[in-house]
Amino acid sequence: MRTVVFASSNAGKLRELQALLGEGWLVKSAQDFPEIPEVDEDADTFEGNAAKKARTFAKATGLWALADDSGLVVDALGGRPGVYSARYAPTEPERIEKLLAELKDVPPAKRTARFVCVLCLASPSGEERFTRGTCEGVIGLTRKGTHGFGYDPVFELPNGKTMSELTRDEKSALSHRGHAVRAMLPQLIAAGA
Ligand code: ITT
Repeated sequence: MRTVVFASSNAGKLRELQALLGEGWLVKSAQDFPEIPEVDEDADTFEGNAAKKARTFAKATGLWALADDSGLVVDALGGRPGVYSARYAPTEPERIEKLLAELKDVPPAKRTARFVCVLCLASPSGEERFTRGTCEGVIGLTRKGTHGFGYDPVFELPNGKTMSELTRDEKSALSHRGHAVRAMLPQLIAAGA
C-alpha cells in the first residue's frame, strides 16, 4: 500500500483523489494531522496557493505532500471567482446562488467557464512539482444533479449534463482534477509516496 499526504480539508476533493488513485493508495488528509494549522491561502494564483499548502504539510510531516488548489473561472465575470472560488460566499448553496444572480442577464452562449485544478507535490527539502488540469463548460440557468460538490450542479458539459449528473468515475474521466492527478501520478510514484 502506498501512502500520500494530501494537504486538504475538502471532503469532495479527498473522495475524488482516493477514487482516482485506487485501492492501492492510502490518502491521509488534513483531518489526520489536526496539529497542522490552517494555511492562509493569500496567493493570487492557483500555483501559489497549491505550493503554500503542499510546502506547509511537507515541512510539518517530513513527507512528500500533495496539495490541490482549484476553482471556477467564468469568462463573463472576467475570470472570477477563480482562486477565490471557496471564499466567493460563505456556504456552497450561497456561492451557487450568487453565481446565478451575477449571471442572470448573461445569455447561454456567453456563459462559458472552466474548472481549473493545480496540483503541487512538495518535498520536505523544498523540491516542487506542478500539474494543471482544466475542464471546459458553461454555467447553466438552474441546478441539476445530486453528485459531486461545490459548483458541480451548475457546471454544464458539452453533452448538456452537469458535473453533478455524472457518477464519480464519469467525472474523474473528464474533470480538471482527473487530468491533473493522472499527469502527477508518475511523479507521485517517483517520489516514493
Ligand atoms: P483545501 O484548500 O483544504 O483543499 P478548499 O475548498 O478551500 O479546500 P480551494 O481553496 O482550492 O479548496 O477552493 C476550491 C473551490 O473551488 C472549492 O471550494 C469549490 O467551491 C470549487 N471547486 C473546486 N473543484 C471543484 C469541483 O471539482 N467541483 C465543483 N467545485 C469545485
